[in-house]
Amino acid sequence: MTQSLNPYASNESPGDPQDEGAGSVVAEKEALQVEPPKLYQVVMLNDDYTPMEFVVYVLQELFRHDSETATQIMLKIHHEGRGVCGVYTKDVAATKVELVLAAARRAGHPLQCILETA
Ligand code: TYC
Repeated sequence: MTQSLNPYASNESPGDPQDEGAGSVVAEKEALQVEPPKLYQVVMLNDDYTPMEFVVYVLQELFRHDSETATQIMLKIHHEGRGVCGVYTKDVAATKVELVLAAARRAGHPLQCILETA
């Protein structure tokens, strides 16, 4: 038999496509059904001290909103007390919260944001 240079090449002879082939590992169908990841929303809270411009800046830089959308979200938070910045998987959402809090702390603003199940 000639050896293939392809490291992924099968050493089994082609046959019935229904035949899994000797030595193949077949996962149970159940185990293959992957659940979609749970989603979490990053919710920003209003306060009386953080400048509006800083909130808009954070919404643009950390949540990738355009300036119009960022301004709308900021105003919603200002008027309603809270607003959703974005919806992400858990790790991404938690990282966004940390980044917002770090940026706010660094700038000396009391801005708060929290993570909620979407
Ligand atoms: N209420 C703030 C002000 O009047 C602005 C603000 C908006 C602060 C949204 C926080 O998440 C916030 N300067």
